[in-house]
Amino acid sequence: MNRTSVTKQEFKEAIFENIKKQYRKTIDQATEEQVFQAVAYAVKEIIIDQWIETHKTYEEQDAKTVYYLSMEFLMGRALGNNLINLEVNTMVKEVLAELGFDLNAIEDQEPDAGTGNGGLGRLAACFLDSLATLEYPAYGCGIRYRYGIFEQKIVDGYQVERPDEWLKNGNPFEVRRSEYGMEVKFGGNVRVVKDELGQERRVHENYQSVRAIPYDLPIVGYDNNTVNTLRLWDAEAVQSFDLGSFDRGDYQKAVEQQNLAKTIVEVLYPNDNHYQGKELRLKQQYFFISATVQQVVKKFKQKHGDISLLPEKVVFHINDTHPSLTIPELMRVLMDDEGLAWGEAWAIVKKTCGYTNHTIMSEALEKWPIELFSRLLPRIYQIIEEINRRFCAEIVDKFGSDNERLRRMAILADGQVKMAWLCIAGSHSVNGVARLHTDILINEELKDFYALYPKKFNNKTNGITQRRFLLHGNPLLADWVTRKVGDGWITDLPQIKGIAPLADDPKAQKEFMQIKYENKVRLAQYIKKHNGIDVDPRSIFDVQVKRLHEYKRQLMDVLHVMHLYNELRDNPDMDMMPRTFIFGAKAAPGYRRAKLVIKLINNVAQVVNNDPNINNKLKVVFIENYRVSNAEIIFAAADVSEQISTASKEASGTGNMKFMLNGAVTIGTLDGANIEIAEEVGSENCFIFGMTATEVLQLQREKSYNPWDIYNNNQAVRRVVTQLINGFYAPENPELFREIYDSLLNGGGEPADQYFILKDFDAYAQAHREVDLAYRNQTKWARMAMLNTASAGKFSSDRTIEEYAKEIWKLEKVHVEMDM
Ligand code: 26Q
Repeated sequence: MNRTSVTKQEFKEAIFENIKKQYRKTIDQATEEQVFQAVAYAVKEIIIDQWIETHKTYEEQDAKTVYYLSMEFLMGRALGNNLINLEVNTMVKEVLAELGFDLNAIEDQEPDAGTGNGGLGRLAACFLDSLATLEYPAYGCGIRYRYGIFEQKIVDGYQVERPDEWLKNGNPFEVRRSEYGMEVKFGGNVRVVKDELGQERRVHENYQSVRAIPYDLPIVGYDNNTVNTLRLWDAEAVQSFDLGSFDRGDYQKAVEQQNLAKTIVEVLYPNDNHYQGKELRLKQQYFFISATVQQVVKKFKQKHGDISLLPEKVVFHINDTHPSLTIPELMRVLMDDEGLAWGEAWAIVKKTCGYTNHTIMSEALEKWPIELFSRLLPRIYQIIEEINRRFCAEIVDKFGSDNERLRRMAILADGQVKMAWLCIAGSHSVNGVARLHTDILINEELKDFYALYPKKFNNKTNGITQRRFLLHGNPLLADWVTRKVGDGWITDLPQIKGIAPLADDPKAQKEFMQIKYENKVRLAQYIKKHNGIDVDPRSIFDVQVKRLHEYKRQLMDVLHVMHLYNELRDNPDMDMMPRTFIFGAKAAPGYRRAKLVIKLINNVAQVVNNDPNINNKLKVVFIENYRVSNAEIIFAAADVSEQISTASKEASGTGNMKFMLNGAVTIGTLDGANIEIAEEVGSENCFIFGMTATEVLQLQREKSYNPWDIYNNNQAVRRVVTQLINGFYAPENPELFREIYDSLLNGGGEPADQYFILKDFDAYAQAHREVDLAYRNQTKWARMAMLNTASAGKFSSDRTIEEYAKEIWKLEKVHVEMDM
């Protein structure tokens, strides 16, 4: 079967066949989960021919290919997205309806592929969708974690983590490719031997190894026959555990290798924007990088004799520093396996690698202790020593012997390996993810490196795929847009600007607001089902969904809710539009203060939602287990998008773009991509407040900020901060939120209120009053909301990927023709 030939009848029969073969059942006996599996396998059959054809075409045209290397791909569900990109959504929906099933309910059977934490992982997933849609030859390369990001339960207001068993029922879309297995070696020692000709050769001995086995997932382009590949590596023991090895005295080693294979791919580290120097994490990194690099070089050599041509056909993209071992691993393969000299190898590596920085938060910078690193990866460490030696020589060459500068820039310093510095030295391109972020890298964080390599630095503002976050997540709005301006926006988002003239048309305004209302009803039903809370879809849905981190300031959001509640208790008749504050956030399991903020939000919800005296003007909802699949429902239903990070801290943000596209109005700081969002939509169509990045950086340098000054002079602030420790929200334990109180006023180890929550509080409350006023005028609001959707064109990941492809990767498009 392929897209153009598959009929309803054939698809129906494929479903019956799959249910029969897999479950020995007929359709009327099958569960929804079994129907999901059967449908997914039927869809995979449609995909497979295009998948084969795509790779045949790439092979024939010998096209340059990007390998997007990432520890995280936060894919969410595949079925709905594949149906849409194959343009068989309507057909399958009808087939299922005829069989008595609702496509949405069947899609709900699929677990999210939660193999990522947050923004960085989701960006990688959006990029794969855009690469396939734009017909660029690309692989995503990562790890097939047994367990993805934990499942979050809220128990008594606290976050409780449960394992994410996403592979429990198998993954119908994946294909195991054992023929492409690769061996990856850890530990041991490196010995230099001389061969007959007196040539030096390196022998790696006494190592442990695992076998890397790729599992391929199809990445379907929109309506274009292209199917790219997400290659996720699984680990297996090299030799199976047999008793023979016991006799040879290798028993211990056999057991160890078995364990190593099992543990290496066991679980995704659940930290977002926070580095933890765990040995297993480094093993995971080297595991998938070594397997990928070896495999790519092997494939290249089978086709081309001359390895020096590698940069013409291959580009490796390093998604943050997590895959930075690509640089020394490629050096190792080129020198030790291929026999190149240092200079030739280094030239190839630099041409082949590009690096994206995703954060300036110092606690997220990867630095590995040399002791651990050199023990686990002895040969890679030797290579980094030589990279560092030459890099330092280059610095001295350019700037003279300035010891202070050398200490700041050396890849090996203070007993650590600095992975970001390694990436800058070994790549031809270094980019940030929004204009402000790149400016801060150039002028502050990486200014020494910018002085050394000004031409390497560039900006690539992030984007999102409109196919998942509008076409799939918000079908009502997607259909409406298509009725108004045609469906060109699906692959050319700037065309959505065509709805802008309708922002002043009363009929169109009504239609737009009616769609928003229906999406709010859908979310209200989800909340009723999952939280048991009734929310009024006529209230303003004010939403903050993202990972929980102090710099993202969910605390400021909830303190403001506490403030509104105080005002309402003082005056229940206060003139205020009813508001529903919706939160969703996972906290890293070891991030105690973040988890306490979740508890605070839930306790505030408990008190506010059960107060009959505030005339239903305020509701607070914490959505459990926020993830890609429920995000799609949430964005579609939002009126207000909370993007309130401390200016300079959020590299870009991408949730901000998803809200905008769905017609939510931003309340936000001038941080990350918010700046560009405000620029596109106009400052009159969003609510910008608070300190600027320049002000924040200045105040941080001055060290003069004292939050007590605000506490003493601002009654509203004093009142909510005091409620953290007077038992108002924790009568059974008034000390419960003391840590949060202390972080705001006393710091301790770190600066008090280091994210300037109290400093920005008044401006934030004022911005919220403006939101309230704007919403009262439904005509005005409809106009703002519509202009947000209309102005989202720039924020498609299609635009971002075109920029990467042209300016960094130098890729050509390859069109795939299906012969029928
Ligand atoms: C590092 C070492 C050990 C364990 C974990 C980590 C780790 C894991 C994930 C460090 C950082 C991350 C994730 C970072 C991230 O998601 N950054 C976000 O990237 C988005 C896409 O560019 C931006 O929009 C966000 O602003 C940025 O916070």
